[in-house]
Amino acid sequence: MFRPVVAIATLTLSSLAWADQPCSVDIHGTDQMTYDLTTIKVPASCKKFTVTLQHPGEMPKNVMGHNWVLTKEADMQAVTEAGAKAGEAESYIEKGDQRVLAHTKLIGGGEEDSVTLDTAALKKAGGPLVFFCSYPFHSTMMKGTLTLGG
Ligand SMILES: [Cu+2]
Repeated sequence: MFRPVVAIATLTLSSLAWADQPCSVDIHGTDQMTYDLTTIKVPASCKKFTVTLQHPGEMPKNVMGHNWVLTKEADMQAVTEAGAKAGEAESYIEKGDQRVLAHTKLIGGGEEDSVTLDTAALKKAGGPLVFFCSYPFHSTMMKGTLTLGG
């Protein structure tokens, strides 16, 4: 017997946010060592802003791991160098590194992780702000800018 397929619309936070500006963003880190975003704009209305990093690839994190790290632009180089020394077990972030304003853990293909930013604290930190992957050498390709109140 023929049974019509009932399509259930799945509303996600991002699709609901057409009218209002969303206080969240999804960013993808791929097997090709890229992010799919080079700029993230945090709307002025957001007190908190959640970044979800997804890895749609298949490669494991010891080969093509990615994280999402936020620092002032001036700190990026030093943070990546310290992170490389810290190693994979620390998600390539030096323990207690005060220059790191926010970060996800290191993930491999099929995984995701989120971090929520406090926009008032970020305003105090000053800028310009950059995000990048701190896996060794990835930040040459995997980086972008984050702006507040746009
Ligand atoms: Cu990476």
